[in-house]
Amino acid sequence: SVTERTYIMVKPDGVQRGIVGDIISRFEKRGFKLSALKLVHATPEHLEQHYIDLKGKPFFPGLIKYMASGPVVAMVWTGLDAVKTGRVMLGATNPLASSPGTIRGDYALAVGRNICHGSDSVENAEKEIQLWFPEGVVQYTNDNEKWVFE
Ligand code: DAT
Ligand code: MG
Repeated sequence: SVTERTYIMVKPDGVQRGIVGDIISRFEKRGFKLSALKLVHATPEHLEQHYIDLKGKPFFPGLIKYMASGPVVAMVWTGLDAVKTGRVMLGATNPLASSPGTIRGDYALAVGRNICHGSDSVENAEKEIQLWFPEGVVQYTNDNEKWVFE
């Protein structure tokens, strides 16, 4: 079976604007398997850990403040090429450069309010899954798999 996983997170603006359902729906319809899901109001310390690679960037304090401003929806999705495909579904970091049809290209305009996160490598995905789901994810068989994969 296909085991690649990615960490996808609806940011506080996506939750407030009611885009959670659409983002979940896109990943479901594409054929990915939902492996974990929760609503979390993260602490600044937790978010600093999540964005550790960006510490020192001029926008870092504003990014942490925005991400801590309300709950986020933390998810793990499993499937073929989940990390790269998840990034394609999100669109570019700057929504102005995101194609229509992508999540950011359909719902966002500002880089500092780009509504969702997706892991950028398999290695970072596994780190992020460990950070957000230290309790582990749910293991189960999705019987759709035989219709989604060859
Ligand atoms: P991505 O979220 O596409 O992986 P990233 O990891 O480089 O992008 O940056 C994380 C988040 O930080 C990004 O989603 C929005 C914010 N950000 C990035 N570059 C920014 C900038 N130049 N100004 C303001 N916010 C920025
Ligand atoms: Mg990133």
